Amino acid sequence: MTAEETPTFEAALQKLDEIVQKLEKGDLPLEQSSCSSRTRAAISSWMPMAVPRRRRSPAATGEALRGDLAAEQPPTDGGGRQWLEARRPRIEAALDAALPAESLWPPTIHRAVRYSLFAGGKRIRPLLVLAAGEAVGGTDDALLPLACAVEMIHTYSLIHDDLPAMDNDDLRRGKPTSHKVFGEAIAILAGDALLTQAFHLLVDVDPRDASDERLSRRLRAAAILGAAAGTSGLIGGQVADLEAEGRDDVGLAELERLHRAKTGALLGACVVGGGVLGGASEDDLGRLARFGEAIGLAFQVVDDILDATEGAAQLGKTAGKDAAAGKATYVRLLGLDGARQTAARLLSDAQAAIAPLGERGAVLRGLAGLIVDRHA
Ligand code: GRG
Repeated sequence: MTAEETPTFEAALQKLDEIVQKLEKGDLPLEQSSCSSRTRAAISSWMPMAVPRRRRSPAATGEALRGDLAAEQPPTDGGGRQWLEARRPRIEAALDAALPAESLWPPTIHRAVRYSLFAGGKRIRPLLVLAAGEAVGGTDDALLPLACAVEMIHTYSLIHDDLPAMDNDDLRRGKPTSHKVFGEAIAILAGDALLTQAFHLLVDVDPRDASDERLSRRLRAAAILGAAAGTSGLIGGQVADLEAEGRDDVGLAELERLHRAKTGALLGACVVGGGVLGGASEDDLGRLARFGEAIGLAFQVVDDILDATEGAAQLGKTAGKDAAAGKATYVRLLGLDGARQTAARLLSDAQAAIAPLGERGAVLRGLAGLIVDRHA
């Protein structure tokens, strides 16, 4: 294998863009719509969570596959891998610092909260906050409270979604769900605790240490997050999802509205909230908002594709649930090819929205590609 065969991170992304454009024009048969293994390796090296899951042989799974890819990783990747390697431990440390110690009274609730928050989530949302905020000149110190708050709200929504009264799931992030380990009452309270702690963290600023500008940015970010988590966002989307169950007349427009609220709103809040804390101009906030809307919906389209194509071991949660529950999904309404084309079109919309950011948007563009190309 020559050095030229291993693309840099930028080249890998360009390849991804080409595939997206061809898919949109209908110029590419679906079986050719995946990147070459070396392009995938280049992208994966940039973001460990997106390690490709293609099983080349029964033995080439899990750690073995990861080992293969590590050996294939390119020496340079345009800086993306370094960016991630620096940010991920900061996010983990900030989350740890933002929560009461496990031993604190009453320990059960703190154990439950930490069990779910540190169960191995990919941290897509905190990474989006940091990438968006940094793109407009923000520092991680200013961005980490929102990065942590969003991950707490996301985790609360998963704990509650898994409850018997909702999706009734036994597996999440590859581990038994909160209610299976701690019982329903504590799982409900763990979700409540995470939601509460998220807003406490965000507005917990000592006014003596903060400028009016910093205080007002925090408040604006808290309002954005509150709206995204509320009845026109996450909660509203979840209600619409519950009410759509068992109906066979759910069309594309209704599905899109539901998912823009249930999944897209929180992802959008990461990007716009990160922009606010980073001091973005109103023009840049508009660009980030359009990026967030497109990538938020793309995330769900890919989630539907993965639910239909990947197994539980891969996903860390029960697979094929949507089909089993007779739920409307992008795959059911558009077919697998149509859903993949939709994801590709949304990725291209997202990339176009932040094109005016130029180099400043490189990390965000990379994250968008990885969200659409993820396998879990
Ligand atoms: C119960 C208030 C309430 C809301 C539930 C988010 C949600 C609404 C339900 C989760 C069900 C689901 C599968 C939604 C699809 C999109 C999604 C949020 C997937 C999980 O996000 P990832 O892949 O998960 O980022 P990790 O574990 O990596 O953080």
